[in-house]
Amino acid sequence: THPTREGTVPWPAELAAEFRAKGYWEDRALGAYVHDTADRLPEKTALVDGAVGMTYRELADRMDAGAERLLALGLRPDDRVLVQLPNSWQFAVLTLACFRAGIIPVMALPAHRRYELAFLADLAEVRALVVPDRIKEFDHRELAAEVAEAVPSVEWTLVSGDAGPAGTPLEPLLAPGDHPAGARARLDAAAPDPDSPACFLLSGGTTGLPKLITRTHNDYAYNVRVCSEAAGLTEETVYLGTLPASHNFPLACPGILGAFFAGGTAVMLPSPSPARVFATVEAERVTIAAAVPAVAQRWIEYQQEAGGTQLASLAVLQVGGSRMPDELARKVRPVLGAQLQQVFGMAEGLINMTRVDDPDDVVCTTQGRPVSEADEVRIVDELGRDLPDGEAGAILTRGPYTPRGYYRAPEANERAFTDGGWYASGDVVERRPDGNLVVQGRDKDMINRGGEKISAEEIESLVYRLEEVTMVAAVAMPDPVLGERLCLYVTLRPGAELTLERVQEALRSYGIAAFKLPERLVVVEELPTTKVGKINKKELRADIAARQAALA
Ligand code: J2J
Repeated sequence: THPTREGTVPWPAELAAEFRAKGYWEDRALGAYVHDTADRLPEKTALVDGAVGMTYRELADRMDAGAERLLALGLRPDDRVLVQLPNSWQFAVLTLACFRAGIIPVMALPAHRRYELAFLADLAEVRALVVPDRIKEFDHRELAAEVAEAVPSVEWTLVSGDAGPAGTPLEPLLAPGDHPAGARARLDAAAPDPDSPACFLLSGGTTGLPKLITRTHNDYAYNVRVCSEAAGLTEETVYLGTLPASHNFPLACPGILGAFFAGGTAVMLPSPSPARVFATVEAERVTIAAAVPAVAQRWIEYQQEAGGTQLASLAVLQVGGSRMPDELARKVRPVLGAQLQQVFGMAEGLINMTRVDDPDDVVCTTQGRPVSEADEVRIVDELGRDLPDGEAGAILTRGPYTPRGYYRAPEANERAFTDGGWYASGDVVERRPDGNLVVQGRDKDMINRGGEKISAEEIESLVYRLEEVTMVAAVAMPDPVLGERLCLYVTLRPGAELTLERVQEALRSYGIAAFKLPERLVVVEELPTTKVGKINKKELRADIAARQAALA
């Protein structure tokens, strides 16, 4: 049996057959789609990263050569590798090389630190880490060394840039090959089973520890194809994603993979700062960009201040990851000159989008509708009964690109996947009579900090390690820029004192990503509880909102 199958939950066989019969699943591995494009448009620019550019012929050649070199190094099909690279040509080529070889990348974020990386590396039993030498002042080689030390399955650390004494240089592995046709034939003959995992995405997470989402070649290829169609990708597309490309949104919705499938160009940029983005849009003639609302807001402010025509080529701006305020949505076209496309998606599958030809009312006040005719969506009350349109309730979904369970997580699966394989994302959603969804809130214990997700439980469990603390609750506080930030409510031992700085320092020393650090601390005598004795987070969220409003 397949070594990664034991931890994954397959779709029922009848459904898989139906998805094939209907053409949703094409039974091809992801790398094959890149070869299709390279056969069709060999000299077209596939990828741009600063001064580096690559045609489709070069991209396909490097993908194949990379796949063979990873295998020659000692990695085997179905092995997992932890990938922590910034947006760069190396990220794109390595990811494709893994797909081609059947090696499974675990999509970590550049912001992750020892705590997250060691957990993920251990859970997926990765055999290699792939990191940059450094990002700004931070040395990822040292971080990787700590992870490798802690996780026995790790045998190699591949490093982009200066590999140092312990690392294996990444770039030589991704160089063009000598005999592209031979490599292609060998890799075609050993292509991965399309029902096997292509990559592991990270869940936004509501439980204590992150979860891994297995995306198969079949389901992910379909995801890319339907998202590309809904976003109108063509050979003319020049795509710029501004979140780290290991996120589902800029990777595959339609993302850089969408650009590669369609024969467009993917522009890799490691930072969403307005100055760099605007200059890049102008230089590369970017036609579609993707951002979270907080970043879109910065672009709008920058454009209002600086003015200018740098965005002339930008036809579509995709915004998703957290709720875009309607007022902000209304500014996109007048200020940036691009059509807004709202995206309400999840790494677990279901993607909703407004369409570029929708009326303004839909584009500016809803988060769109499913991208596939085969997506099933239910809005239900607490007892699981379907609600009529116009009433907000919990969203349940299933379909040909929404997997049926997390990797090696039977308990989380009990909670998140209900009878019949419906995934409960924890979002509270209303469906309008026209079919568009409006995200009203959520009933999961998560903080959405400008699109980066923070699990309340994960932070709370770490704060409990502090001896001063007797009780803790992590809650979302409203923020005009990021939508939400993390606030901690704590009760302390008699006589103890605690500052925000001390909590941040402790959490940092445990090795967590900086975006998960609390940004406000409220010390209270007692935490409010519900009738059943749980901490009343609703009351705490209202309390912090009132405190913030009083400050403003
Ligand atoms: C409100 N909440 C939203 C939106 C996501 C495309 C776009 C986003 C993601 C993503 C993604 C939201 N309004 N427009 O993977 O491909 C919140 C919901 C959802 C959770 C999923 C993609 N768009 N959200 O954000 O896996 O709470 O995926 O359940 O990171 O983000 O988070 P994630």
